[in-house]
Amino acid sequence: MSTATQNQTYLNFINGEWQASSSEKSQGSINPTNPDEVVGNYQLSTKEDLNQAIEAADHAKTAWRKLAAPERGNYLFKIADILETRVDEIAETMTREMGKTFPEAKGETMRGVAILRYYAGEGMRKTGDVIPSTDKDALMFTKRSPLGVVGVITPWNFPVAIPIWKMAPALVYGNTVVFKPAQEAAITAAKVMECMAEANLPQGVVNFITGSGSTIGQGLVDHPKVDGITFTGSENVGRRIGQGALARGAKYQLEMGGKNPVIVAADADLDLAVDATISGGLKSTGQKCTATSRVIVQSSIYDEFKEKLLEKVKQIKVGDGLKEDSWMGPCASESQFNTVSSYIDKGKEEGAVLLYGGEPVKEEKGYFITPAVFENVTSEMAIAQEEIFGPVLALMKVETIEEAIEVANDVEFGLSASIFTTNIQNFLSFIDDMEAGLVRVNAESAGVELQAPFGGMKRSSSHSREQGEAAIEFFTSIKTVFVK
Ligand code: TAP
Repeated sequence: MSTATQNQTYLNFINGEWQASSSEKSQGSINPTNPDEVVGNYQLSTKEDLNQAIEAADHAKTAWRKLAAPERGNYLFKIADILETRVDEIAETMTREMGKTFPEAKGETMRGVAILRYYAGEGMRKTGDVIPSTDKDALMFTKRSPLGVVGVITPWNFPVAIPIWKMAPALVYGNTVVFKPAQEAAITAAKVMECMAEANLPQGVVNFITGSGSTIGQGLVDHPKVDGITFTGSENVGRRIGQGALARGAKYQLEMGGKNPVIVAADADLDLAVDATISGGLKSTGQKCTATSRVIVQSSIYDEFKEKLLEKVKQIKVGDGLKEDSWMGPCASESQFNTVSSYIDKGKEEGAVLLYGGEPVKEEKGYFITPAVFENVTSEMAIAQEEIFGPVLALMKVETIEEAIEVANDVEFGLSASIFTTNIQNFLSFIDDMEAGLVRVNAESAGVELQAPFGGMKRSSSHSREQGEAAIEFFTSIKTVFVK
């Protein structure tokens, strides 16, 4: 594997050109596996740079909207082809920059390619309906219009897939974009932008600008020429963005945290449930909005499940995501490591029992922590209520499936939930009663296939959906046309 990105400086992409920030300042993005390594430098942009990017997107929007949708789709096919030739390189950068293992990073990058192709095809699908009029001489139909300029604000944990699942539908439905990635994954995002730039989209259609959330992110939210904001990230930031966008009448879409349960019923295939709990909870070091964090188990099989789970968790190899034998990489940053460690302390203080893990890996320089398993966790504890965003599983014992669903619902988030059961009545109750946007039966908590809607209930989401056909609802408005 190469170290080609090391210390290279990446620029903003504004109005079809790579540009340094007017601040003349850049910042290094750190490798969490080896904090002495700078993966690359990104621009610390200013409001002035942001205004330029927004003006460029605004200027480009009419011509882009008027381009035939299949032609817009063709640009996405082109970007997909370019990205596909760089999958290994971009995945390697992702592993260096935010720590997820190389196979996971590669899977995510390939998903980015598939999302681009899916939305490229959307350029050839219908976007309106003919509605019967009571007037026999009239034609009544709906037509979709783009919002205009869309601000895309993304987190560090899926630095390829999330920006693409926002930008691809934004573009194909005729919007122009200003993209602000998370600083902690800015180099990976810059490489996605390179693929877009190479596809030669018209000037100003996609603009890329790095810098802090408080300056660039907030600036996008507040700018009168930004017609829509699509955000994925933490709940605190999301709420603030929602309020800002609402105050000036911009459309917004928020995908935020999760506190996802898995229910293991007495009749479950226990080996399947154990493997899925581990994979759903600990892959990507638990840094997924859909990660399993609460494991709610029926008492009659609790001990057997716990023993099987612990046996496998103890075998997990934590290490550099670029090494083939590593199953789990580091926390993505020092602050993430500190947050996870403080939740582990809090869990112990609140009376939960730490059965295994939660320790820094002493032999490693980076922000590595062993996967933690708690038991005797009750609903009022912080580790049962708050999103930890780390490799921590909280075991909770219940008697019945009704109680399990009640406990599963006893949080303010509602993103993803799974049940393991072979009883049809159990899973029908679960599908009906579970307050979550993604409910899964005998399958680990995870995202969904890209052609299906993705999003949460309760505090997890602003209730619009991403991915699949559902994305059109956010990225367009309906025009109702009556022709006499
Ligand atoms: P955040 O800290 O919320 O950051 C997300 C993005 O918002 C970053 O680009 C950040 O910029 C920017 N930002 C920060 N302050 C802002 C402000 N005042 N105005 C506008 N933008 C601002 O989240 P994160 O730590 O990157 O990601 C982890 C969180 O994302 C978790 O809570 C996780 O659950 C959530 N997440 C949710 C989903 C879905 S689909 N529900 C998927 C993945 C992740 P900088 O950080 O660069 O300053």
